[in-house]
Amino acid sequence: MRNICFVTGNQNKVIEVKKLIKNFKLISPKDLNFYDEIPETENTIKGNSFLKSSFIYNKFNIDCFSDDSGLFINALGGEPGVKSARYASEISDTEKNINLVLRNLRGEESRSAYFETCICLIIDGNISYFQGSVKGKITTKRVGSRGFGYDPIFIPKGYDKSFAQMSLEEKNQISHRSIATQKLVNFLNQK
Ligand code: ITT
Repeated sequence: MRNICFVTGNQNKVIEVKKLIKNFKLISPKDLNFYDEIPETENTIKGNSFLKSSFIYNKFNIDCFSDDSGLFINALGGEPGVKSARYASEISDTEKNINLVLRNLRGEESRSAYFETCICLIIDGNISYFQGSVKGKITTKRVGSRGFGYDPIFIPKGYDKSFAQMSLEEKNQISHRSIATQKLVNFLNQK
């Protein structure tokens, strides 16, 4: 089976993506003895996904892909968006990020939002992007204990439970990441 590096330090992303990619062996930056954080300085998720993949491709000359994702809240002008990991503080802190979102939306009736993922794949030196998004709304308090990140405050459209109340399989049927990953898988299957 061909190796491909998933350029992420987020184990939760690995767990979700591993369920969907069957024909490639996923390796991690740690398997390459790479433990640094890659700076995410672009102002779009597409730009940041490119930064992560190109960094590893240029350093190790290995086929790889990365996932940059964000939660975009309409009443907050799209925030936290590309800053989702570091919304409340320079060091990524999920508790603080969720508290800040809930505080900023206090008393707000319009709570529509969407998650978006952009995957940047570099294989044989060629770059491709795969996107996925899911619409929904922000709760007024945390619900559920599964998943990660903003999952406890996001209810996808057409459902009455949050991502954090869903099993991995349920989230993987509808999530931004699974939609983008499925497009990646279809592309890789032609390789
Ligand atoms: P890598 O860059 O190392 O992949 P990261 O956690 O920093 O990991 P991002 O830069 O894509 O990932 O930051 C996105 C943040 O948005 C992430 O830290 C989560 O808090 C949140 N997020 C992303 N996907 C999510 C999901 O499926 N459910 C809930 N929150 C999510």
